[in-house]
Amino acid sequence: MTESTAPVPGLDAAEVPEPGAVTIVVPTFNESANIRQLLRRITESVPARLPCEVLFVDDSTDDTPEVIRAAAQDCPFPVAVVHREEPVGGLGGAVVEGLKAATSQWIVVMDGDCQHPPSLVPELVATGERAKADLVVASRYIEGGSRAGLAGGYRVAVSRGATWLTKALFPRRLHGISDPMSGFFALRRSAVTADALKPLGYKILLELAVRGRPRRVAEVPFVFQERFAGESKSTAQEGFRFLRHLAGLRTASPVARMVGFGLIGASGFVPNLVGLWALTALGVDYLPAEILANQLGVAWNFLLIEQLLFRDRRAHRRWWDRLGRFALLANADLVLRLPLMALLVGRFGMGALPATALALVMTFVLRFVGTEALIYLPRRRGSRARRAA
Ligand SMILES: Nc1nc2c(ncn2[C@@H]2O[C@H](COP(=O)(O)OP(=O)(O)O)[C@@H](O)[C@H]2O)c(=O)[nH]1
Ligand SMILES: [Mg+2]
Repeated sequence: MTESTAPVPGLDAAEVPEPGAVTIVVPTFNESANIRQLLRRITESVPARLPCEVLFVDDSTDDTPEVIRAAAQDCPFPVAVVHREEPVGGLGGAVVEGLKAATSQWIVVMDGDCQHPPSLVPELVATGERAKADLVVASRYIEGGSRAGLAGGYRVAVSRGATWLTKALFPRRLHGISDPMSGFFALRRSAVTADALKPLGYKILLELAVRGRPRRVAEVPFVFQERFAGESKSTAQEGFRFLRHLAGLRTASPVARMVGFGLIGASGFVPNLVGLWALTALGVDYLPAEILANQLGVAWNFLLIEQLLFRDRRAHRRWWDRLGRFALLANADLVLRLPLMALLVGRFGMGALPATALALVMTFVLRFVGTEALIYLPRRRGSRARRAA
């Protein structure tokens, strides 16, 4: 970490109580052409109203860190840069590093490409103080805000769709946050729960709002500017990461995971039926065709479950081990259901239809519990030794 410190002239800390009141965390990836402009704009609008320091968390492959160090010499506030050799968690991971390192009472996170106006930094913090909020979001979607700088109809539509989907998935947690996709926000340091966060890619505010559970949130409108220089680093791959991130957040509780498991299971009917149709069209008899097509559904379910539900719980078994166990459980489900139905009808005198439904539900729950316990629950170290003792 390098630091350049200089006395801060003419401080008027009327808006916040303490000196060194805000750390501005800026994640950067190859933004060398934007650094000087950004620091100039911060210099013009922040230190006179609010004592500040700037912390860049950098994953660049270009000379951004050197440019930051050089530009820092001319700044009337401390500027530091942490360069990460291993960019764990991408943009979100970088921001969490910044949150952990910051020491000020308030932290403001903003982009390094000048799309977020630094003149708003004091207002974000002042609003947080006034409203006694833990989190203050700069929003494009409340009156006075706009997404003017979002390039092109396609990106506007994607951003709108993502916001809508996210709000629909987390109606309670995101209550009072109109722009959960925003990358510009202020956070009270005492409310930072960096250890609870599992950032994945771009949407760090979403992570903070859902997993961090701030007690009170506020919003301030802002106009999303054009990029000053260079190009957006957001890619289609980032879009997939976002969907995985959403799935991970939404299925953090066992009940939600079971619902996800059920939805994925239901979606498996599609490849199953398509496979059946294709095989019978090729002249395969429908019984062997269904047995084969069913495996297609199993493979589909396995892929989705691995990607969306248990992504971070796969390391302790090899993929073929997991697939084998999954396929066994899925087929055992079929084998188990028939005798279970017979039992429910024969022994307990149930009608065929309710017996089928009940057997479906029972084997579903068994399969879910079995999948968690037999495939994705990490093996406890030393459990064998303890058993032997
Ligand atoms: N540290 C770090 N910063 C990143 C990464 N990806 C993007 N950024 C920075 O995050 C900010 C927002 O990225 P940008 O490409 O402008 O996204 P957009 O505004 O959604 O188009 C910029 O300051 C980028 O330099 C990353 O992997 N690591
Ligand atoms: Mg940008």
